Amino acid sequence: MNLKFLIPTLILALAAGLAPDGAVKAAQTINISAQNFMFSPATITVKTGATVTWVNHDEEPHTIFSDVGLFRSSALDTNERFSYTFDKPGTYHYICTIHPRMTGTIIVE
Ligand SMILES: [Cu+2]
Repeated sequence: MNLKFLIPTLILALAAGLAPDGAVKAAQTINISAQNFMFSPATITVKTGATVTWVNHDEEPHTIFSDVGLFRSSALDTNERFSYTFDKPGTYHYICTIHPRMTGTIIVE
């Protein structure tokens, strides 16, 4: 292939990879662990559109249960995960229904 065509093609391909929509796709992914019967971090602030993933690091099952019914996981066994994407700003509280003293808050800005 002629280099005069190849180089502009490569530059265009590179530019496409750096386009603004690439930045949009780089949404936040946040991990929260359930460990020692606590959520950690218990309170976290994220950007709108962030996906939060909870991971159970305990030997006991835990659930992730929104107090307003926005999201609810099944009982997560050890190393199981549950994710939810927060599309709207607000303050979201959740508990583990098996151990209701386990509470957490997601603040979405
Ligand atoms: Cu629990």
